[in-house]
Amino acid sequence: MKNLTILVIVIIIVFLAGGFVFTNSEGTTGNVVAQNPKKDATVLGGDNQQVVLKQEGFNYKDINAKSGKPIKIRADSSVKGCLRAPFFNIDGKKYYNYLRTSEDILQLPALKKGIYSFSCSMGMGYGKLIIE
Ligand SMILES: [Cu+2]
Repeated sequence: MKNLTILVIVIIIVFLAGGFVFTNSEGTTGNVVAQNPKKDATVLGGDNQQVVLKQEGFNYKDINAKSGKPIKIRADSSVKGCLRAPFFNIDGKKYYNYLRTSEDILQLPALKKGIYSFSCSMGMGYGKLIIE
């Protein structure tokens, strides 16, 4: 858990360095229109697929992707605050990034079929990555 503590400190620093400005500039939006999460997995050219992360309540909406191809995760403007820093622990390896804008990417490796749970880096909001 020491690594997680360091991560949390880093995230806090990142937030102080401008995360709040970004959050404020987004303003408060109304309800996000529900979308079929299966449509969020877009197969890009070659070996990549991309998934857009969305927030639902205090958690993430489930996201879907295909097995065997690396995954690029982005976050749209529905994702607020520390949920913009998703954290995956997959087979003992940690993957995280602060997705400050919708252009920032968290790169995951190709995964096997299964359900991978993840959280914000502070462990407050949760989501599931469903690999089919
Ligand atoms: Cu959090």
